[in-house]
Amino acid sequence: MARVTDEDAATYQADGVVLIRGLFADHIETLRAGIARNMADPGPYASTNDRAGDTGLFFDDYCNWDRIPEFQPVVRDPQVAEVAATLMGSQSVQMFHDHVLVKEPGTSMATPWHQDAPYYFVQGQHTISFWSPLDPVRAASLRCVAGSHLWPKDVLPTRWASETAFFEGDYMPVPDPEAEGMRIVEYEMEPGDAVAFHFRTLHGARGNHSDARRRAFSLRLVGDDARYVTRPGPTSPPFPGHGMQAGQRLREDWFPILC
Ligand SMILES: O=C(O)CCC(=O)C(=O)O
Repeated sequence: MARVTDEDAATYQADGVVLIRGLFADHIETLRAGIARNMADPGPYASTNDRAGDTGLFFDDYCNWDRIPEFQPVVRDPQVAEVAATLMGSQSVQMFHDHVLVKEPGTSMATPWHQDAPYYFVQGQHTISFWSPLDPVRAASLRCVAGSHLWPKDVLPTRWASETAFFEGDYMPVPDPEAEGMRIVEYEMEPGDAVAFHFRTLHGARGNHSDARRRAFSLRLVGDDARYVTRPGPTSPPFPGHGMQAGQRLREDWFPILC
């Protein structure tokens, strides 16, 4: 079991990102099988890059954990929930959604810089995503801007393929972290390692220019202070028919409490 230290929690609070080696190490083969099942049987939100000139295949899909049996042991792993609680500083941990992101060898499309929070209908300090590769990753690893979870304004959410605005509103423009000299945190990772990052942490990833697959599984969780908020339009994920009102905790029959 991956141990989480007080130093990890302090780093998470200060930087909005920390690496937890081996967090999903017990689930590597199961997750690989789940991703294969997911790619063979994509859900309604699955997408692939289809821009003119793109090479390779960038497959992403989310909200499949209740129909892909291989994802369930990870969602229900009490040790993962315990690490999430410690890093967030929350008593409770609640499931939000799963996300699969596969970049096949030679995939040119980068994942643009973005925060997840502005796409979501949930807001709070107690939020966390675990991004875990199922293949060794070097250049195609997740890249996070340290401290961006504390920025006073949200970054404009955009559509990944066209990079056009997802919502109109009072957002800061998408920065160029390299050009602007921001501290970018990225790790060489082995299968089962996990980057923990806050929903407001600015992050992105390069294309996969290697000759190896880059399969990744991500788990999105919330804690005590997370509440439903409205956005200028349908969120991503949309969860149609959820029926929640601003200020409510996420409904537990759709978003189970994990600890
Ligand atoms: O895997 C990637 O390329 C990007 C991952 C990401 O943006 C996310 O997990 O929110």
